[in-house]
Amino acid sequence: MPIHRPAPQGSRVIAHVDMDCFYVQVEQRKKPELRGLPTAVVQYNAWKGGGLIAVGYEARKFGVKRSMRGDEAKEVCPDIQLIQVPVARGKADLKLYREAGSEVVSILSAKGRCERASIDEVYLDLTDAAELMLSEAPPETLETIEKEALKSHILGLADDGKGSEENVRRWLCRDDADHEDKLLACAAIIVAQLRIQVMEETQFTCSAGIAHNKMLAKLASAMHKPAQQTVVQTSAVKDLLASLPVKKMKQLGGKLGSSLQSDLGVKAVGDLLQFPVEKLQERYGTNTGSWLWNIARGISGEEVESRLLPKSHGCGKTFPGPQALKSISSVEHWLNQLCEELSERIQDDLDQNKRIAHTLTLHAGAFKYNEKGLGRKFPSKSCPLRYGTAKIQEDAKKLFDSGLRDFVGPHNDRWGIASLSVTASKILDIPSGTSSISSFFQDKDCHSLSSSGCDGFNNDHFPPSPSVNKICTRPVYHVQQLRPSCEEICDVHETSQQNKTFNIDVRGASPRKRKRKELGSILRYFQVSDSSTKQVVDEFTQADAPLPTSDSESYMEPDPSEHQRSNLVRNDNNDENSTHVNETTQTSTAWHLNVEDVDPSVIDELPLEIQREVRGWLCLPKRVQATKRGSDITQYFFPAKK
Ligand code: DCP
Repeated sequence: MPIHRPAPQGSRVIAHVDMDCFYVQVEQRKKPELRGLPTAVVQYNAWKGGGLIAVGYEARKFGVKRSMRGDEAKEVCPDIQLIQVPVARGKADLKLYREAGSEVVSILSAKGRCERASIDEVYLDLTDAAELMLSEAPPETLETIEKEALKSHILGLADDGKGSEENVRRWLCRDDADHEDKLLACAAIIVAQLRIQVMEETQFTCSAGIAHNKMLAKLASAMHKPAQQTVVQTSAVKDLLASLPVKKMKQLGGKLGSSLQSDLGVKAVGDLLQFPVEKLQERYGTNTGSWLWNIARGISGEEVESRLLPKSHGCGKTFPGPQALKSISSVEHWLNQLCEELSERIQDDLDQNKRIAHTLTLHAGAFKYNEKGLGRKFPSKSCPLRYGTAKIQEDAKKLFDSGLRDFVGPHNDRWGIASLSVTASKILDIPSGTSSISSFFQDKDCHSLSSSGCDGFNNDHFPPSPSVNKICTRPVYHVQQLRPSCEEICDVHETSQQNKTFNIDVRGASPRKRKRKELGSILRYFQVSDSSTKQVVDEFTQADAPLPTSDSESYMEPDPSEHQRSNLVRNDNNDENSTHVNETTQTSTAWHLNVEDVDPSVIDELPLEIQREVRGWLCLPKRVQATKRGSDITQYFFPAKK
């Protein structure tokens, strides 16, 4: 669902940088003799020469398309060079391409806030860099402007008959332009320089869109490819959207776009201009209605997130045509391969970036033999992620079984699987200040926890982690901290649910006062009791067993800044200490609070499960929904629906 965000106050300037025929370029860098030749990269697959996943621009001139298979490509372009994606575990191994993408990201991120949007695309917020250039060296003062910048396509710029480069130079250097256009001009020069740098350092070409928001920048980057850049001036937005087919707009490719076409007769994004916001809100809800009204005008408040690492890790494989999987054992075989790769990747992420993935999701494309046309989809299933290949494999199989039961239904129809993928998401940073990742892992702990089934899952503990000394369990943190993060609130919930431990001790002799001042959110109401220990430790173990299938997980995304404030102290202790942690915690974890201090509305803000638990602690009655739900954003959040 699109999320409506109000337009930002000041002008912003955003670039979307997209690599050209990326996998082909990576292969051509590896084998320079391929440069200039029609080339495509094919997915490992014997069927009809494999599926094309990247097509070089020379091959596109012959009509080769990504939807083709290798054999078809050879028919239209007999000289085409078909390069197979590297293979590991019987499936595509994309490591080479991911690493090549990271090279580019590290260059681009030097210039501004950088969001890695996919393996080969990046958003950059260049507002600060452009403002700086405008104040220190505006375009009209530059002795030379790179040719790459002069080759920019400026949407809405009329040809003045002087040759487009001269025309662009004049546009870039106008001193009568408004501030917004001046920022765009500066960003165009900065992006051209960055693209040259990327070329020099990586040998890759890329294309870019430059605009006042992400949505327009993304649209623009695809308009002139390869190795070109396009600028969207505000005055050109209306024309751009007037003819843009709705389905081409991000977020409108699916059901929402189809509904706009069939229910409102909207063909181009600009057609939405005729509808008042009330009408759109009435039809699609407040949030989506507002979003639609805004995108029709080229308005989008979506921020460039600061993220250089991927948001999730996914491993998938397709089984086209006759290769469809038809037995549980063949599905298990491939799930094992996929999970093995996924496990390696999240482990690398943990080792290199100190990030932990929290959710495992299984997607499958399936069909039934006796069913013509579109039947029920194979439902995607999720559960909390447990580290270690064997555990991930075990959980993925359970997710598959659960999905298959729903998919097949009571008649036990014959089925086939045309694609499978496993994804690790909700990847969160471990707070800094640790000396070794492996020190987070505790050995014996993995045998000490009870199991309880939930939707077919055993609430097992974390598994052996192959690359961390074959030891098991999720991290046990010793935390020095002044302010518990949101995640910890959730840990309170998770740990108590599973009879595990949580303890916060606060530094200093006067925890009562300190807590009042420093703790945010609901925890400010809780007083920590352990005055006997003036140690500077918080100890908690994270619950780690799978809960039910879980698009509705109960934990919240922590604020990364909270992590910064936490200072993890390495727990070098072995299982002996691990036991100690638990014991200590059990005796010292006593919350002292003045119930009258608790504002019930604060509790209303918490997820349902946590509310229940907190109410239990406080012996508070369930609150009657007192506030009338209005049309503001809060109505989308709990507790709107039970
Ligand atoms: N890719 C893939 N499977 C797909 C689509 C893409 O494996 N169905 C891979 C290969 C591409 C890379 O992702 O090289 C980037 O995809 P893009 O959609 O950005 O396409 P290209 O970079 O190949 O070409 P373009 O220059 O049109 O962006």
